[in-house]
Amino acid sequence: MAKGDTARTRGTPPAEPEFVQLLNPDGERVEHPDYAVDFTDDEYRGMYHDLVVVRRLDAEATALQRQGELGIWASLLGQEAAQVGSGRALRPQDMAFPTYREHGVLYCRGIDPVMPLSLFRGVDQGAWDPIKVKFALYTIVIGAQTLHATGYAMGIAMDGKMGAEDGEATIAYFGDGASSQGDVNEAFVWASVFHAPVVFFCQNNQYAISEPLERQTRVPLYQRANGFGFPGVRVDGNDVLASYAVTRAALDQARAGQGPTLIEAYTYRMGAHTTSDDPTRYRIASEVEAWQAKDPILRVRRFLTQQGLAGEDFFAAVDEEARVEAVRLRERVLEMPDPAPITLFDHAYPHGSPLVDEERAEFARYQSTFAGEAH
Ligand SMILES: Cc1ncc(C[n+]2csc(CCOP(=O)(O)OP(=O)(O)O)c2C)c(N)n1
Ligand SMILES: [Mg+2]
Repeated sequence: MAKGDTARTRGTPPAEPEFVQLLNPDGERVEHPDYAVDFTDDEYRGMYHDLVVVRRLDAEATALQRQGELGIWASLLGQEAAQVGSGRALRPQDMAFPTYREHGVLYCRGIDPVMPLSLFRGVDQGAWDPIKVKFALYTIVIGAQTLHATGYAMGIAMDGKMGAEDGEATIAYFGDGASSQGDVNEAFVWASVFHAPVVFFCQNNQYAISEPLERQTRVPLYQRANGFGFPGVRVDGNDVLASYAVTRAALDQARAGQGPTLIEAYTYRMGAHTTSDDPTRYRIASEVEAWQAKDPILRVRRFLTQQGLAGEDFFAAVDEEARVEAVRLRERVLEMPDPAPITLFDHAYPHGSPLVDEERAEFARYQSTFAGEAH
């Protein structure tokens, strides 16, 4: 073995993680020297509510795809705490840049949860107004949104909206796989040297489709930040309290002018990458079972029970509310009118393009050949 050729450089996966945890899988509060939360009883119950509802709506979307009502769906199953914790940590003026899986953050932003379903049904291209709701459109191009978030954050600084308690910050969501993309590493450089008010929130769900974490990195992802000159922190991404506390602190530091932070939310994608994927082809059941024991919702339920903050009636009422929301979601998806095929050419360019205009005209001519036919 050559000098310096340690076990780790030879490809052993990163050791078991150390992370910020405030609520363990048994539902017990854990103290941390740097992070704390102080929620009211209602806020704790509200957090449980959001976790349950986003999981239920996600399950409904998966079922709708299976029944042919959506083209594809990227489930958040297992990642509810990372999303609800960080989503609730955003202040109203903060701008979020999601991937295609951030349905829980979207819900916490107060956006109608049907919105991503119309996108994945193909009836629109993302129908929310990003500026109005402070939540950018879903981005499929892996990692691209980290550059958008950084550029937006630089704009905040240039507009003088940083440096005060009511200043703005941005948060960029991305995955473990995205950490290997050039865009993400470029975003880190720009954010660092321009001291941009951006939080990089990496949900390390252990897989990039079928590629496991050890194919992306030989060091824990949060440590990457060191090389770029800003802090990195790893949080238990299945712990909603810790996810909230770490994100809130990083956003507040960013808005105060203290620069970016990389957060690695250590979690697990319990389902398939998307409905087009079959994870049984590349991972073993015992791994999934081990993560089931760290379920993000169960630990909050245990906590609420042990603290006497909620009982069976409350849990049953939340389940019922989630069920009703899911039924309503399904009804609204089935009611969505199909768009006219010609609208495919809309919104490609804000002010049109000669080529697209030509293609639209050609398509219209083609469609007119069907005039009067039942189809
Ligand atoms: C630039 C680019 N390359 C490849 C793809 C295909 N692709 C879609 S999802 C994905 C994996 C992303 O994994 P990760 O960043 O860990 O996010 P996760 O899906 O696990 O949330 C890839 C490679 C893409 N969408 N964009
Ligand atoms: Mg991943």
